[in-house]
Amino acid sequence: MTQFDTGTFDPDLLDAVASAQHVVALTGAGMSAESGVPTFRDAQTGLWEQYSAEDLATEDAWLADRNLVWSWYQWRARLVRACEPNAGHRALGEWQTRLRDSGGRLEVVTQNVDDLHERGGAEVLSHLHGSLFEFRCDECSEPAEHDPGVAADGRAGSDEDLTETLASPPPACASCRIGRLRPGIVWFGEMLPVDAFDRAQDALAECDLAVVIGTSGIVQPAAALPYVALGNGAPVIEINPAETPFTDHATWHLDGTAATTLPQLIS
Ligand code: BV8
Ligand code: ZN
Repeated sequence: MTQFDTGTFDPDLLDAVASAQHVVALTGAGMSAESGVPTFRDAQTGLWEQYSAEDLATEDAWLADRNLVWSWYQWRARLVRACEPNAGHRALGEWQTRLRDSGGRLEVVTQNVDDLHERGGAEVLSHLHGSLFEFRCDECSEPAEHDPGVAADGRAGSDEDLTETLASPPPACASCRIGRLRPGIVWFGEMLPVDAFDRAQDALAECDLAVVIGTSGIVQPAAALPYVALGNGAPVIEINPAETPFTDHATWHLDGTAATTLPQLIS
């Protein structure tokens, strides 16, 4: 593993980027940090200070207090709606288009539940942990449409916005009329969507370059995916201002952020 400060890249790394025809970008919460979306490592703020994300993102929390968990996800969805894709999202979108136009491909596999990759111009192969904008019944699993709305005071993510969302319980299921809508999110202790995970594993087993961006590499089974690329002989670039359990295994660790490093990498 070779460490480089942002902006000075190993010529071998630049060769790998220039010659790669099948790239997989595996992203985590750090990808959206510069868009203003808090990462899981960030301490919860405001009224959420008393909760840990990992405690709320569980079926137990849902069964214990549907309104609280529903409100947290509505609050997060509204916050994401008020954020914009950053230069890192747009660079991945550009790289994907460039490769597609030259007969290659770049596949995005994300742990993130926001829609900033799509809004930044990239198609996503797998949302491993679901989406803030998908919903299903917690009884009959019927998928359902729901609009998280916007903060009345226009300040998505504010405590006022949170108080508002706490006042709106999860809607009843129009199909079975027994269940309530839950977020289409993979909670801790829940299985990942099999097809999404299989697509991700296949992509990493076949790629000729993997770029792991903004993930602490703690949550399984997603954290095992970069090793699949190494196992297939592909070089792996890690972009993260901090070291992770994967750093020592990465071919290159770029000590930088998504929005600064990705545009430099593909320029
Ligand atoms: C399951 C949706 C079993 C929720 C999420 C071994 C194998 C299998 C499971 C386990 C296992 N060991 C333990 C488990 C259980 C658990 C787990 O992994 N726990 C951890 C805590 C040890 N795994 C599960 O429960 C999974 N389910 O395995 O089920 C099963 C099997 C059969 C049958 C039934 C059940 C489900 C895991 C999915 C949970 N859901 N998300 C929601 O969003 O509300 S996970 C959630 O946390 C995120 O999606 C993400 O994946 C993870 C947070 O990690 P990161 O994305 O990395 O974000 P983080 O904040 O941690 O780090 C940010 C990084 O960015 C940092 O490194 C930082 O330095 C960097 N950064 C910051 N700024 C920037 C930046 N980088 C670049 N640029 C910047 N500007
Ligand atoms: Zn139902």
